[in-house]
Amino acid sequence: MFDTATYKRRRDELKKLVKEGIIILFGNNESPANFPNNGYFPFRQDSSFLYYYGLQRDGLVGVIDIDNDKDLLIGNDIDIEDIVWYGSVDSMEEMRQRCGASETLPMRALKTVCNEALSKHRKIHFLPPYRHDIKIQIFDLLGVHPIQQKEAASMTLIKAVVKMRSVKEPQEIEELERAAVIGYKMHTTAMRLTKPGVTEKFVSGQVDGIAHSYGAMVSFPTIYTQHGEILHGAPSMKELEAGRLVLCDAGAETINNYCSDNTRTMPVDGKFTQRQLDIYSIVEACHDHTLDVAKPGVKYADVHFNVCRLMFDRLKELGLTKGDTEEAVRAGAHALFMPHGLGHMMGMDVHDMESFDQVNVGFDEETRPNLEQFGTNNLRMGRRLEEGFVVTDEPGIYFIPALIDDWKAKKHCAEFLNFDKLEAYKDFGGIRIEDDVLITKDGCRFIGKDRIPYHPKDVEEFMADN
Ligand SMILES: [Mn+2]
Repeated sequence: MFDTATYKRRRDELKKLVKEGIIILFGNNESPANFPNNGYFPFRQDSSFLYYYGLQRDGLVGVIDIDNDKDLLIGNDIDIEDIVWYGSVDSMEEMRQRCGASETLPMRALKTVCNEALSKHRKIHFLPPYRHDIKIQIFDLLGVHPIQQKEAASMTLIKAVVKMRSVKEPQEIEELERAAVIGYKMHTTAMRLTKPGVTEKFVSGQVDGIAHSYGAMVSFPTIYTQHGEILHGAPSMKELEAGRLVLCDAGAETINNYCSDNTRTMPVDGKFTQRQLDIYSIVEACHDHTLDVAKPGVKYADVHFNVCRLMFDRLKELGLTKGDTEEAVRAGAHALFMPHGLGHMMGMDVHDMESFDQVNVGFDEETRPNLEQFGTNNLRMGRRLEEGFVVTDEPGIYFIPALIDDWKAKKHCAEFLNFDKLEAYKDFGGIRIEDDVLITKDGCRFIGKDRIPYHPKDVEEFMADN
């Protein structure tokens, strides 16, 4: 938790941006795994609640009554039964002091607060809920059915929160740096353990353990798979095989829930083949390109398409693509290889603020998403970069057999793709290299004290020495 002044300042700023009405920010409740007291561990607070209140306890709601200048923290003190099992926790009064709210009320009072506001037809702002218990709570409090809550959520509030959470404060960047240190340990652990004969599950389990040991937890379910072409491939019980590549996409959350998100792709036996290097070096060049061009004022969509053109050109040298690069990228031919965007915002959520819809986070009035074209419709971040933004840089090349077959059968983008040559790559898998980038005053820099090895020589050396 940061100091009290941080949270008071943030809530004051939010009030100014939203201007009128009453804002309700729901904290998360425990999520039962198999019975009420056996929750998924550890407890994960809602990121926006955390941003404005910093409190990690379940069962809290923040109410900012802009019109009446009230700043309420709502929740119940725990009883003696809970203290016996879980130990003493801060009282509501102690938590109020730490977040700087002006008053506390018990949870049952929230209904009264809402009823009063509803009876006066005041605007009640809430964020789109993503957990079912909160949806039921909103239904109960405001009478909005869960299927209508996404539309009923306040666009004014979403825009205000996005505006604030997008630009990272120095103390937040320090947290992200801490997350990167844990991420480094996770990825170098994966590199050390990767060898023929161990299972994907074993390595990913060790990687997850690092996140739990040094921080709060993983920032998303770890991807560690020899099927790198499956974008979100889960680790399996399969043993690693010499000659194949394995892709590791993993990150940590600090105790204060700031994330890291990196991807490395390595040869199972510690040595890349020439065919693997041919593709790897393209992804490497695309990855490094971002660092050269990303800076305030540049549209991330433009960086994305630069990368697509670079990738398409280099694949042409290998005989896998053909034709005019500009036309090919306009037609979306590159998406056969990279069906996703170059990156996304990152902060307390790994895909930062994804619950508000990426169109509200990664785009704006000037930069609109293209929801029609395959691949381009997956862009999570397109708008102009600003100082203090944190985005991921994660180009990848994947050979997805089903997609190759599908496009070949439909002759989709056939004038730009050499389907016959692609047949030989159906057993290749996929490669992604990902790092986290902070946009600075006049450029950008990677987050993280040490670079996780990614140049092929460095990867091979690290795997040989460790
Ligand atoms: Mn990512």
